[in-house]
Amino acid sequence: FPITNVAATASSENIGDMGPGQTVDGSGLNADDQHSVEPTDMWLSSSLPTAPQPTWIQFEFDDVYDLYEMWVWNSNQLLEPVIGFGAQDVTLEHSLDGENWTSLGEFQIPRAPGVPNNAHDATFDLSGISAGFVRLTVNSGWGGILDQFGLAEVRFFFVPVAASDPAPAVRDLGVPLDVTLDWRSGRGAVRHEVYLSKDEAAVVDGTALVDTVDTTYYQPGTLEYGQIYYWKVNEVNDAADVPVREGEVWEFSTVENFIVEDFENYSAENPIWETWIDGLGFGAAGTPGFNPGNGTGSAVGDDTQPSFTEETIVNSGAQSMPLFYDNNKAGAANYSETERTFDQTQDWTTGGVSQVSLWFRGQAASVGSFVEAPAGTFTMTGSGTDIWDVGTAGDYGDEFHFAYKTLTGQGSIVARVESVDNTDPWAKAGVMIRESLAPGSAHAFACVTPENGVASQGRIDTASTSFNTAEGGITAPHWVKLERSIAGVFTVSHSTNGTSWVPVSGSNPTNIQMGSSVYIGLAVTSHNAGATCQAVFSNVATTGNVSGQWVNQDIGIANNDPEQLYMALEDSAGRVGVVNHPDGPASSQTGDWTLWAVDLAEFADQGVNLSGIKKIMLGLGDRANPVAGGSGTMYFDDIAVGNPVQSETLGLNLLANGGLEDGVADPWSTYGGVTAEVVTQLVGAAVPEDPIEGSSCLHLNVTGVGANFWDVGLQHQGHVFEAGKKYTLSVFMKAKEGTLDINLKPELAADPWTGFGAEVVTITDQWAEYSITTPVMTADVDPAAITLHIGFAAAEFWVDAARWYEGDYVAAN
Ligand SMILES: [Ca+2]
Ligand SMILES: [Ca+2]
Ligand SMILES: [Ca+2]
Repeated sequence: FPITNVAATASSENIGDMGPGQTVDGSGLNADDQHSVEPTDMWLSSSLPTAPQPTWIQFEFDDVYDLYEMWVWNSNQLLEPVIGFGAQDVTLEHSLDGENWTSLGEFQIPRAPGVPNNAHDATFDLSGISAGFVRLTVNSGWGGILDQFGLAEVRFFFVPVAASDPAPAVRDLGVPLDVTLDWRSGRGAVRHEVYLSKDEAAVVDGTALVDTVDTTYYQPGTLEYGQIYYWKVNEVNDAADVPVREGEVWEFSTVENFIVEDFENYSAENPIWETWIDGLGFGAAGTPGFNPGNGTGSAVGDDTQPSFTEETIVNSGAQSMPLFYDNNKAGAANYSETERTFDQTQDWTTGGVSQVSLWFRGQAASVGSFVEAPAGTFTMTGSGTDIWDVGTAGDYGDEFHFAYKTLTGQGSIVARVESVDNTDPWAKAGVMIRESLAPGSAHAFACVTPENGVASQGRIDTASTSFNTAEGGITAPHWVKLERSIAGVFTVSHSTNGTSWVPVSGSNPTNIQMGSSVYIGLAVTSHNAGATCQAVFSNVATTGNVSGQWVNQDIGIANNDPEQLYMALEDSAGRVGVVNHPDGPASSQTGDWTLWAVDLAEFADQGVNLSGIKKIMLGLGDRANPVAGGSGTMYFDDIAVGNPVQSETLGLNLLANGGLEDGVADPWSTYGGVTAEVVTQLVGAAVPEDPIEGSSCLHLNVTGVGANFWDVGLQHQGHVFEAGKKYTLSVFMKAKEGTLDINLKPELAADPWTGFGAEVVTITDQWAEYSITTPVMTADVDPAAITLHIGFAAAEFWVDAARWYEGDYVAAN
């Protein structure tokens, strides 16, 4: 093992950049360790008569090493055979501290030939010597005329005596609690002092000694979830000059939690509702294994899916638990709960755990409304994908808000559509007669749109394709009329004034068979599931046998009524603790997967014995004081117990949208001749493929190569590099073809654009991760940017999974 970080000093040096440092910096050496003939690749002492004699050169290591060998390349200038600057007779000395020296004796170094590519001229055996310093005093040179001597290069080798090759690797993440710490022993070590602590200082200063072992592994046995640990191993060899070799401080973080339930193991053969008991239970009364259910308004599972679980809306893996709740269900308690009883009681006190966490997702609240004010004027809002063929062929339905009464037999409805918001050119507001309130119901519809005029539309058969005849050039306010004949024929007409009516141009009366009793009323769709469309109606009038008061509801739009989400734990003694989600009833209307972490202390405070957990319950409503409420569907995934956050500081990505998963480039920006576009497929790659991480990455097309490679760039701005910290940039890149140079440069984002560890990397047509680690910042760098100079060549490439984090490189997950 060569010693790096050697510092050299000498009694004197010649002018012309021929200092002692040239002997320890690899200068002049080629890949085969052969030295050049360049004078500036070598050390030469001063020729002045005043230069101190004897001439010496001294080497200082960054630590005390157990030395093995010393190689010497003698002075090797072209004139060496003539002049003879090379050292001939030398005295070698070594020292631990640079003050007390021990002589190794006198040696001779062969003369170098003065030709290019000269291999080392001498090898000295230094085994058995522990030293922090080595000094070489020149007693005579090969020239014999001048007291001016030189060397081309030296190299020291050492016997590794400190512990090395730690496992887990330095900065490893997610290390299991039962990990065995492992290392490679230093040479000659007879025992090993293991230091381990969450407190880095206690390891550094040596107060965290946990054991002294004669093996090269150690099993801590007492680690905690979600913690960063620091450790080192001091190697002990009582017979050595330096009996204790201090180890480097290493670090790793432990796995954050253990999974209680990920819902991946349920199937048609092992139905989820036989483990997660709901209000329906399972089996048949009177037969073995029958479970009558828990008497609440819940229904777990989805028997339309092969696994009887949810397979599309999942937080992780391939399955989650759907839970339908109905807190107004006849014959059931007015809350909805599912419960799992553990086969064996769970001890949730080991491993330093503090939280139980759960991923859940609900469905958004309805945005539909229907208000009459002033009398005779109705303002409606609605969302929905469309009143049209939403869904899959054979199972089409509509999504809209509907206000209706009941019509029996023939009749008609008229309205003046005063306005309809342009949430889409095909947003729709109008009058409808509908067989049922199911999304795929047969219906007839006369509507006004923002940009496509007035239309006669409908669906003749349940769940089948819709029909449309539109007449353009018409906008609200406008009148529409829909008539149903005794034979079930529907006719649409429209009017500018409510008195003279004409058919929608090109439309025909259409026979749509429905039962005698149907729904008749007003319909609004935003034609945009993310938008709310408002429409205003006046002069609403019906004929025929129309009965009932106005009722309004969403049709075909999945919404949740507000209900309180709760988690409950029961211990083996039957003590129950309940914790409500802090969002209150709105917790059921969270439309995105949401992590909910509950302090276990909240259950302990209610008397639950955390070391004997028997049952976990998830529910909606108030299980202590049930009151009639609403309905909806919730999804649950990944119940875990641990410490979810602590280890995130190790390798925590500081880059927003580093993986381009936002679907837009922002906050990435470019300058110079390049276009950047977020893509989900690597079109143009040798083989079309997906991004390396997630579902999107950034495609860059460099077209305007300038005079300098830094004239074109990709940047992530708005950073501050904090004093005392170093950072690492890791980024995956792939060229469309061949290779491409990229300069990674974390920098001051202002003149003079100081770089912190700039480095040109060469990317290939295969995804690979490239990284650069900055030096420790000596002062805050603000404003700072992570910049990629990409102006080396006109080419296309992709960027993904970029990370910027404190410290040294951490492998991507
Ligand atoms: Ca050299
Ligand atoms: Ca799952
Ligand atoms: Ca990505």
